[in-house]
Amino acid sequence: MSASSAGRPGAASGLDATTGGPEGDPQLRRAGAERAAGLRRLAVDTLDGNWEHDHTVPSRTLYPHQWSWDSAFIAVGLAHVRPDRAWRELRTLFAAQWADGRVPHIVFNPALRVGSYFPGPEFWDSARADGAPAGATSGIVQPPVHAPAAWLTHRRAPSEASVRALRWLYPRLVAQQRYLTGRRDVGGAGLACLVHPWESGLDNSPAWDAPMAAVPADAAVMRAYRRHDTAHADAAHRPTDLDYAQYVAIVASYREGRYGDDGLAGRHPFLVECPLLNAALGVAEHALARIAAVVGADPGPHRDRAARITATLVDRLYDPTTGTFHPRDLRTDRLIPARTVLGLMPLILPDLPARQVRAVLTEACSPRFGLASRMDRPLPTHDRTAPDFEPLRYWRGPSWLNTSWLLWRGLLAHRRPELAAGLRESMLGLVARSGCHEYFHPDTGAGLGSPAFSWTASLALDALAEG
Ligand code: 2M8
Repeated sequence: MSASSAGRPGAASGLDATTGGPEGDPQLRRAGAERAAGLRRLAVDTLDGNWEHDHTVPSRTLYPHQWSWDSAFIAVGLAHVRPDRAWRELRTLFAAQWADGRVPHIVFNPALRVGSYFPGPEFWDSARADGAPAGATSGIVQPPVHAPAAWLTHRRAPSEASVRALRWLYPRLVAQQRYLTGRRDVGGAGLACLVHPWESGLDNSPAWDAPMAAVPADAAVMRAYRRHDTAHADAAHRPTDLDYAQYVAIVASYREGRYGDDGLAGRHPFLVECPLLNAALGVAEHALARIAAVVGADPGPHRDRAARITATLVDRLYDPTTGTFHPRDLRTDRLIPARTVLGLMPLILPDLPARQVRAVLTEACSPRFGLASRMDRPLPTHDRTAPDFEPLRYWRGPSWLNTSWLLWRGLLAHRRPELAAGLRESMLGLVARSGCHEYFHPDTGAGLGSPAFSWTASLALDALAEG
């Protein structure tokens, strides 16, 4: 699809729909242009500062290695300013892909000292697993947003180099999908499941409280380890020691089976089908159909798989009584009742049926999430009316740019320009006010977590470009 056809109704493949164009009176436009130039400088400086030889670190202090879905979001922003780096970013990540197709959620930088991140390579011990790459990685995954990122990167600056990059990536992206829809289809219905909350990317979301309640762990376990995050961020803004004890216990269980996926159903303590993971899986098939057409492969099977994933997602994760999507705990075969931002994420699917589109928009525009054409507060990651909403604690309330960006792209795909403009303005307002922070206070917009965070910078660049 060409960039120009992306704006026509029905032409969007998911995350690639565009807005109409600039409008308004000249003075406002000038002020807007000045703000945009300042934001752009800040974002580019942040990304340059976090560039590390062949990849971008999410944050120099908190996350000094390469993370999987961060790299996808980062590529989307780099495509606007440093396309060669965008491709390098994705190539470095996929060079660490396992033989079974899994793309590890962390690729460790061997040059860093032991203890620069917990849990580090010695804890994951990937070398003992079959099919792991030569370099150290984690053994779990994150949402597969890489195919749409690759497509957006190509579409932003199509060139011979970008087509070459797509040719190299295509079989690897297909293998990533095959892993998730094959080995990870523990529920047997055609969706992928998470084996760890870290795989969701929304580590301590209230969505995981119910399944985590069944994971035995004692916070005292953490005395045996040294958390790295709380040396760099306020402990009240991070997961608790008990959360970490459980994270460690789940990794230990998976690691014991050398990260094999056979028989997970019977033995693994955390198995959840997540609306974001699976919506990303579907959007990835839409993007792969586009990429296939460019590299001379058959788009048909990707379109078929995309349709199947959307249908199954609606069938298994949509609850008509709440009017939103929920994760399914495979150990109880029940939907998890918490209403988090994860429930809105299926809007990124261009073929989401009209009924679910309406329901998700109703949920997003409700006081729970406050989406509006003029937003008075940023989009939170959890229902702000819920008793367990925590405005400071990581994924339990604060506003994050990646979930906002995904919803914004979904609004564009479903032709809701006013709501998309309101959300875009809110996202850019956060960065203009507080800088490229990792996350933001959902009432005041104050910056939280790492102050120079890569995906905040790169997704702001992408939002800026669609103004
Ligand atoms: C956070 O997760 C890591 C573990 O993977 C951590 O807390 O140490 C999450 O925000 C995750 O979504 C993100 O990819 C990662 C790096 O930015 O940090």
